[in-house]
Amino acid sequence: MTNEFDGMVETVNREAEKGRMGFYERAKEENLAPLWRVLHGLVTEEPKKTALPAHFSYEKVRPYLMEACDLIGTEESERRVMVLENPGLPGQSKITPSLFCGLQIIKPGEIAPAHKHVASALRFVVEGSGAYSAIAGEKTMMEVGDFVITPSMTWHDHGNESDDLMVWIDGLDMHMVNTFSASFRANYPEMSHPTLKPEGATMAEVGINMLPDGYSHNSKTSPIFNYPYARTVEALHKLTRFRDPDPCHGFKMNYINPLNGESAMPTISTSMRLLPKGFSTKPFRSTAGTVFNVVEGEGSVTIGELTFTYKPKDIFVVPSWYKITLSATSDSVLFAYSDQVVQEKLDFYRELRG
Ligand code: 1HN
Repeated sequence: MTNEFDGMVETVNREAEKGRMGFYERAKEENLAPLWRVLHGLVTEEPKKTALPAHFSYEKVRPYLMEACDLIGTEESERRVMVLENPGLPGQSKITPSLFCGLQIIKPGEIAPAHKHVASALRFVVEGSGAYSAIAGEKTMMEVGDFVITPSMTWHDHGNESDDLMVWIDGLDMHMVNTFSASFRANYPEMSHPTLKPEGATMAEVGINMLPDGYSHNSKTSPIFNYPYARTVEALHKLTRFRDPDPCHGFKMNYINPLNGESAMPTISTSMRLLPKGFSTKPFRSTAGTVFNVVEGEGSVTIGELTFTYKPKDIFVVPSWYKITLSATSDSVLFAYSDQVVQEKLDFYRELRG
């Protein structure tokens, strides 16, 4: 609900305001405005709930991806992506105020042409097998559940050399970049960037807890650009044998940059969690708007007042300061990405348990 006094400081006399309108109008001519009419809308007592909780059933979304395949190619569209819009933020290509979420589909034989941009991207594979993403001239083959990173301003193209469609989630930080008007983009002159390194080169360099002598890396993003699902899920299951689950998160692991132990991406926190069958989480809320993707399992999630049942491949979003509880009816593995890492760096982040 909005009215003409929204954001106005409570002590301001509403009647007396009428006599000040002439002043406000003259000030406006000089691009001046009274803070006391907007202060409490700018600096709120609690996070503004602009984004809404939402659940995207993959069963309902998939036919639209298929239809998009018939309607447009990857050369014409550059990227064949259907944007997941937060219902509270329509027309803004936002899943939360700071994050983008889309579903990209690529058919056998297609190439999504090479380009680069300041915005960092993550891919989280939802369906298919054997398409590649090439990052700075090194290909990585992608499987369901793999978490793949495109660092800022790095050439990247994708191709599908398999016989199957492939679908992945694109998570990007361009709304953060655009808040600072810091966006640049360039297209590569060819469809694909030339191959500069053999597949697996980076994993050999940095993926086995060793580094080549004299190794250096001049980026804030992890050098590892594919965190394969098989290893992640194996580790999570092993944890259940000797660790206790976190009451709010279950068994949760964060993807990190092996060079410094920090978040794998400087602007997007990423994690995978396992909720064993029958496990229900204690209520939790934080200022980090979070996007979840279900890799395995079924259950339900309550976000604020809304409860959704989830199935594999479904996506749901938990906006800032909404209470979440999860209840797993079968062993559930959930990928999540959020703006937590940025908020922590800026001292914005808050969380409440229980
Ligand atoms: C982008 O570059 C990709 O490279 C996917 O696959 C989604 C959404 C907005 C802006 C750039 C990609 C994107 C994107």
